[in-house]
Amino acid sequence: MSYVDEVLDLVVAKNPAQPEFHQATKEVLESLRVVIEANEDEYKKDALLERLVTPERVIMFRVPWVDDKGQVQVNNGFRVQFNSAIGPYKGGLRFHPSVNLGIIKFLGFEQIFKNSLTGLPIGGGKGGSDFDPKGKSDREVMAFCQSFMTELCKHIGADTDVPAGDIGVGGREIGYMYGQYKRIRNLYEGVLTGKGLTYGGSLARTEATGYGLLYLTAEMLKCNGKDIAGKTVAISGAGNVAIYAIQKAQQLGAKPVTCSDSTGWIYDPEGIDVALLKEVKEVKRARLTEYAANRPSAVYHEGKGVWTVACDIALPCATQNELNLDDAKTLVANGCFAVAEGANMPTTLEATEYFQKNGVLFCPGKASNAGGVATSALEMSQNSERLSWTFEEVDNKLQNIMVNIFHNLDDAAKRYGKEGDYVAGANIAGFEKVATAMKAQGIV
Ligand code: NDP
Ligand code: 2IT
Repeated sequence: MSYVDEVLDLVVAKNPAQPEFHQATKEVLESLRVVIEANEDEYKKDALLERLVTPERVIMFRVPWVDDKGQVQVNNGFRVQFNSAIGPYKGGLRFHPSVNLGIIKFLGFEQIFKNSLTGLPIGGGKGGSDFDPKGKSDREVMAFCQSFMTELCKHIGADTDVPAGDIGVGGREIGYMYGQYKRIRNLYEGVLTGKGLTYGGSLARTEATGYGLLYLTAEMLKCNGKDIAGKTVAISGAGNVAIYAIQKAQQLGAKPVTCSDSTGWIYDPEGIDVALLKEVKEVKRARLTEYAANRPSAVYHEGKGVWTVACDIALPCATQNELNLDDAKTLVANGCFAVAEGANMPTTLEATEYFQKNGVLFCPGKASNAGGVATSALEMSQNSERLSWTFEEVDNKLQNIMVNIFHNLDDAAKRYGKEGDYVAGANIAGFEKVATAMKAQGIV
């Protein structure tokens, strides 16, 4: 049995009931086969892959808080500090009822390679809770965030581990958590990113993941002789990533015609009205039915269905495994020729394979959504030098980073005879830097 297969078996045996973590490790290690097999004995002697798939530290804790009725509620809190070979742990916090250890481990594992691809000095980590901010009052969200940070603050710091947002964690939650960190640790430091602009946040961080996704998609198309202008785009999600992906797609001359949330989806053949979507989602925190009620050209459907719309480009921006094999078949049959992931692992392994076999340009999330964490690293730099850069400065750096990421993964794929396989290219390019740093630092 090859070393890669041994480690894949080990991951399943040692991490039972964590299917998303198994999926993420399988995708990465399958891509790395060509790299590992060229030097198998050395990697195996150093147990490099076993170390790579084992988090450096896992923190799990109780989060008790009191709701508006005086009832005590209890949630689970997690922080997985996965790999610090190339920098302090960096990665978001997710608050969603589906959160469990396996989900946080898959996200933390992906983050190692994503952060490496940015070219910036950040290691991989992720955290979160099964707390559901939906339907909670601001006071309840604050009570939860304060309790969550009361424990988390013992384990993080500007040079140790720097969390940020993810699903269910935006500016409001980061603000409450930052306030509690500062109060307990008595440190005014860049311990979180995605902060408000009045207390150390970076311009363009809010927009960064969606904008970065479009910068990379445009470069991928350009390098394949295509232009994003004039293309019809299907987008899922209606949160931070989706909203700014829609906005940048429009700025680049494309036409996004869909968005979705966990209850339904919108088809708007005239193009999504971003101002209205922001009002519904960012201000009112309402459902997409509100969007349809205020937009005559839009049709609202209950349930899932974004991928049934004919499009040139598909950008899944909601959550993991939201695009399966049937969806991939429908997209290809309807003429979709490019997919770039805004979410983390939104495409199942079978769907990814189907796209690749059918000549669809496919960019994995660890490359195409890296603009968010890259701009978080730029926020860390600004906090360290106690200065803030203009929107244009940050946006220009983001654009360069996304273009470089695409070329690095394209080159890595070519070096290993896998031209056009951007999944392999991203995993190999991300891995190379981390593996070199791990080897240099000895057996730790
Ligand atoms: P938000 O919470 O802002 O938005 C998430 C969106 O996806 C909402 O529209 C939500 O609908 C929908 N959604 C979430 N979970 C589900 C589900 N289980 N089923 C159906 N719809 C769902 O999160 P973000 O936009 O920040 O994150 C979206 C994705 O992008 C995630 O995979 C995240 O990990 C990834 N990502 C985020 C980055 C960031 O900077 N924020 C950076 C890189 C990746 P509803 O409101 O109804 O729950
Ligand atoms: O998945 C991700 O890259 C994020 N949620 C952003 C992480 C960050 O530290 O900005």
